[in-house]
Amino acid sequence: MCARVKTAFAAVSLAVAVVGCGGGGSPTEEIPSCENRGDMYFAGITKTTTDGIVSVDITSAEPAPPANSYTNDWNLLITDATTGAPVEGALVIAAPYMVDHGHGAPNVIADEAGAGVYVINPLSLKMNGLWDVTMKVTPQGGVESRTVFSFCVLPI
Ligand SMILES: [Cu+2]
Repeated sequence: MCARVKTAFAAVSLAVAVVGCGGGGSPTEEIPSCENRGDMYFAGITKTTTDGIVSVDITSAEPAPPANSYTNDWNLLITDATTGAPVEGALVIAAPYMVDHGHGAPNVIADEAGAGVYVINPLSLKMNGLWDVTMKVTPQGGVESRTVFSFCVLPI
């Protein structure tokens, strides 16, 4: 497909081919600046949901920092923001949204590993640029709380 577009339109405009083939990870994809955009990742980066109910800690990520990949793998520790107790049995969903282009990517329902540990894998952030990942946490018998991690990703 790519090759055909290039062949057909090479004489007209190389830009057409670049746009038509600019999928994630393509060598022709633009590399945006990530300077001062989004959160600076570190193992243990923690946010409290907007309603102040739960804390969401990204205890580790692979790759780290989060990168342009189909298979970002995040371990979360979710705790009660008041008591610090692990939140068990919650529904945890990661909802990615690519800010730069105005589109989403598949939501991921976390696997619970016990003692407040939840695993988000695979999380697709397969384009260079700024992504907001909304963490939606619904404790058992509770209401959904949200917080947003924002990472600007680049190729690994
Ligand atoms: Cu995009």
